[in-house]
Amino acid sequence: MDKALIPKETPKFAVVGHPNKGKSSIVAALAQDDTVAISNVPGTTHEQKSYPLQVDGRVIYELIDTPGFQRARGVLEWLKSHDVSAAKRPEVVRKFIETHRDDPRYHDEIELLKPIMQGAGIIYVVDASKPYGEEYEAQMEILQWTGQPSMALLNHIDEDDYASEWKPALNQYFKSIRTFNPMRTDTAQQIAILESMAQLREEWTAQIKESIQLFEQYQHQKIRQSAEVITALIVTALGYREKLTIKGEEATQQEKEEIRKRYEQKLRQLEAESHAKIERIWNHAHLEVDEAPLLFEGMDLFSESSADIFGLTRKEMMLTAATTGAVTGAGIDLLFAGHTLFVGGAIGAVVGGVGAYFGFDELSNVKVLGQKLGKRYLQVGPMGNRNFPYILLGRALYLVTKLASRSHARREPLALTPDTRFKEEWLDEERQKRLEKYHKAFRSDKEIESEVFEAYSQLLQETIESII
Ligand SMILES: Nc1nc2c(ncn2[C@@H]2O[C@H](COP(=O)(O)OP(=O)(O)O)[C@@H](O)[C@H]2O)c(=O)[nH]1
Ligand SMILES: [Mg+2]
Repeated sequence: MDKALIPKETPKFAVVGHPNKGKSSIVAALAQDDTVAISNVPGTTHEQKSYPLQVDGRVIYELIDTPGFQRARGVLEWLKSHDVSAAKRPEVVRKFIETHRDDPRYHDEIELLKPIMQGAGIIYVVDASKPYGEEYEAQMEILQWTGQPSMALLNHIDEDDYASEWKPALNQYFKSIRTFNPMRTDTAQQIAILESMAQLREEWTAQIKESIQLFEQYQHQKIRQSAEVITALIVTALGYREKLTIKGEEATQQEKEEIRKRYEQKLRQLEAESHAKIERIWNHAHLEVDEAPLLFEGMDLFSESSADIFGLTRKEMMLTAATTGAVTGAGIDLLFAGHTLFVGGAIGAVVGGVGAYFGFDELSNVKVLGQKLGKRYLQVGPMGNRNFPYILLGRALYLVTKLASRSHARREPLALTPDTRFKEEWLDEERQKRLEKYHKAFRSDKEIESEVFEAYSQLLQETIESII
C-alpha cells in the first residue's frame, strides 16, 4: 500500500452502494451537513464529495459521498480477467482506475473507487426494506478487491424488513454490520456507529474514540451557543429604543404609526437574525422554516387570553406578578378587569415630557423627548410588556428543540406549528420567578453586567437541556 496516500490525521469514510439506497442521507446524518444533495431520482450524485464534521474548528472525520455503482459486473469481469494473487488485488483495482480514467462508461465506479484507493474506509449502504438480490454480489466483491477495511449499514427506506436475508450475505464480506436510520438524530445511535468505524483501522481507533468525546461536547457546545444567542436577543429586544424626530409639539397620528411600525420591524428583525444564528449553530442554515410571524397585537396581559401560544395567560402572569412585586394593587385590579390597553391605546396616548408613563403594562414606553435645539423626538422602548420576553423565549426555545431533533438528511421545510403543551414543558413556576427578575433588570435603563448576562444564559442552557 502506498504510504503517502494514507491520511495520517483525519479518518475518512467513503459511503458507497447501489443508487438510491440512502448513501447521501447517511453522509448528511453522520457529517451533520444539510447541504448534501439528497434525491429520490437515482443517479443524482456524479462526483465524489467530502463532508468533514468539524467541532471547534477541528475536523474529527470526513464522510465522502459517492455515486452509486452502475456497471459493477463489467468492472468485476475486468478485474477477474487480470487475476493475480490476493495480495496484488488492490493494485489491479488501481490499474482499472488508471486504464478507464477517461472512459465515460465507468465514470461512476471510478469516482467511488478513487477515495477508497486513497485510504478511505468503506461504509457499504443497503436498503434492508427491500429483498436481497444477487446483483449486489459484484459490488461487494469489487469492494473486497480494494483491500480496504469495510463495514455495512442497513438502512430502511420503507417499513418492510429483510435484514435477516441480507445479513448472511453481508457477513461474508464485511467485518461489521449495523442498522442505521439517517432520519433519526439520536446520540446513542451516532456513537454506536462511530464505535464501529473506530474498529475499521487500528490507526484510527484512538482518534475516533477521542472524537466520540468531542461529539458529546459538540452537543453541549450547540446548547450553550444557542442559550447565548437567545440571551442576547432578550437583552437587546427588551432594551431597544426607537427614535423619530417629530415636526410639531405633539406627534401626529402618522408619526405615531411610523414609529410603531419601525419599532415592531426592528424587533422582528432582531428575532429573525437570532433564529438564523441558531439555525447555523445546529448546522441547519439551509433549512426552510415555516414560522408564524411575531405579532404584537393582543400581546398584552389584559386581553382575555394570550393571543400568542407562547405567551403567558393572565393567570400565569399573576403568579409571578404577585410574588415578585411586579404588580401593585392597581395593576392587579387591571389584570382582572380585562382591558386591552395596547391596541391603539399605548401608542395613541402619547404625552409630552420625559418619563411620561401611561397605562400599566403597555407594549412599551412611548415618550416625547425635548431637545436643546428645540427639536422633539418620539421614543418607543424599552419594552414594557411583561409578556413579550416569554413570547420571544418560547419561540426561540421551540425552534431549538425542533432543530436539535431534526436529521440533516431531511429536506422538507420545518413547520413550526405551535404546540399548546410546549409552554408547560419549559416553564414552571420556579423558572418563571427566576426569569422574571432578570427581565425586570433588562427593561431598566441600567447596563447589563456580564455576570448577569452569563447567569441568564446559564438558566436558559439548563432549560434547553431539560427539554431536548
Ligand atoms: N423514509 C426514509 N427515506 C429515506 C431513508 N434513506 C433515504 N431515504 C430517501 O430515499 C431517497 C434516496 O436517498 P439518497 O440518500 O439520495 O440515496 P443515494 O442515491 O443512495 O444517495 C431520498 O428521497 C431519501 O429522502 C430512510 O432511512 N427513510
Ligand atoms: Mg446520493
